[in-house]
Amino acid sequence: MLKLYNSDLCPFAHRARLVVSAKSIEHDRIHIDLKNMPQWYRELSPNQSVPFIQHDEKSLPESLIIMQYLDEAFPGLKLTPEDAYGRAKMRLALDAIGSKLVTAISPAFRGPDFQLPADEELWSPLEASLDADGPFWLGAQLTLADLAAYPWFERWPLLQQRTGRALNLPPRLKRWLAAVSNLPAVLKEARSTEFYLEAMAQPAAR
Ligand SMILES: N[C@@H](CCC(=O)N[C@@H](CS)C(=O)NCC(=O)O)C(=O)O
Repeated sequence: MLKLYNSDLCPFAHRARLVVSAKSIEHDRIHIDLKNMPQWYRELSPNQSVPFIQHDEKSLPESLIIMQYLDEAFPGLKLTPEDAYGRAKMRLALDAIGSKLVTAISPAFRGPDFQLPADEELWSPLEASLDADGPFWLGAQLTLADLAAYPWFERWPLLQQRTGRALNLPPRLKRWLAAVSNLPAVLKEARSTEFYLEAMAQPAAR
């Protein structure tokens, strides 16, 4: 049985939760308290971070690696394009999501003093990476790129509270977010803004 070590607060772990839900993968989900990480988990997980999976005798850290492994190793909905060009486009999209979205906004979750890039600077490279017809990142097929990007959008209200910046998306991103937000797996794994605000307000135990 697959074991997924998770914190609902963590956007990287959210990526793995979205894949297990989209593919209906039976698994044990183990909650890790990030504010008081247990010693046994520090010893188990090589990066001392979530997400982390164990599957039979195998184990893997790193959300993007986990997403790709789960999609390849388990049956059900395929979240990776069948053709080589589609897969190459998905890797490009994952790269843009990491370098243009996650890198740009993650520091704002950690501290109150961080300035978000201006809307144009933040969204233009992502808008350009989205398929013109949509509704998903690469077009008609839902792929790992969609599930890799979504967790940061669900947490935007936290940033809005800290920075005063509303989510002001250009058209393709707006259409993309509407489509992804309504997927059954996304709805199933969604946590409320109150959940994020309360969890972030609690002080760390260490
Ligand atoms: N590159 C990693 C990042 C994972 C990560 O940063 N996880 C955070 C929580 S969101 C974590 O576990 N940090 C360890 C800690 O808080 O001690 C991935 O993609 O999985």
